[in-house]
Amino acid sequence: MASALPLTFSPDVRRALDAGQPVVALESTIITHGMPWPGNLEMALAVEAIIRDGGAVPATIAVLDGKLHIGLEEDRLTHLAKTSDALKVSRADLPFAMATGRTGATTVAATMIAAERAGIRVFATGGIGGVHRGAEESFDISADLDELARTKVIVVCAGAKAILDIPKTLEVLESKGVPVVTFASDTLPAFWSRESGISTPLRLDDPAQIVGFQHARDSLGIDGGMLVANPVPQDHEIPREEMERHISEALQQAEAQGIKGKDVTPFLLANIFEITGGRSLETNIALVKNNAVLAARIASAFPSN
Ligand code: PSU
Ligand code: MN
Repeated sequence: MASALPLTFSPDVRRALDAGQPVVALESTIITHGMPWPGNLEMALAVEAIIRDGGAVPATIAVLDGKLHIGLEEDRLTHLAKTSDALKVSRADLPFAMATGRTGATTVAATMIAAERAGIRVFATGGIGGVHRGAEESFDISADLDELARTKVIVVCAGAKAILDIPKTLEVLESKGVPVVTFASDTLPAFWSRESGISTPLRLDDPAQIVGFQHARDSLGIDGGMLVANPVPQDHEIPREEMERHISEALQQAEAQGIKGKDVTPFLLANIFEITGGRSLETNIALVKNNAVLAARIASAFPSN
């Protein structure tokens, strides 16, 4: 099936998929646009190792010189982490990067498309894109939300990034029929913080239940993805009241500098990194690792095919 598609598999991902072994997809925008070198490479390698320890094979997804890679060997991953001019590609620009021979890092939306086409059911990331604060003026709503509505992949995240408008993001997901499941918590996490103050629509406490829920969706022919929100571990969280102050400051700077469109998320993340003296990055890395652990457990809970 996959051979007719324009996908370049790493040998270990190809082998795992052929053998029906668990595979977890990973995005690459977080590497090129979400974290600075060399911490970005350390994070990417550590996350891959965690997935292997969890009994699954990691498949980091990116476009390198026009080729859509499913799984990056270490030299390719290192090259990408050092690339300072990679495109940030979502649904609209993934095929553009391929057609023009460019190097592009995939967002949640583009990674979901590639993962689904490759036959990968589970994907671990940090935070999804969503409805930005002030979206009633800017209309800035991430393509990640539409992708969750149409593409069948389970996305494990630590909630919507707290720089977003979380209640509005939830409303859009609800309208689109995307299930939002919080893992082992009654309240939605807010990325750097365990609590958003918002009750979760759905809660499950066991990876097997998440797979069971997906099977029930499949049995009704319901398309689209599922969002699993996994709170950051307690010893790494930055409390919500403190984060709110940092986020307001970063938002003011974005406004003052006229940052727009796809630059908004990377700008805010870099700014919050500065404001918190690097603490936000430590938390970001901890939560991605935590999501990798859970994603490997979910992928392993699927019956092998
Ligand atoms: N989470 C992070 N760092 C990131 C992102 C998420 O901790 O860099 C990226 C993801 O790739 C997500 C994207 O899909 O930001 C959303 O961007 P936008 O709001 O422009 O759709
Ligand atoms: Mn946007």
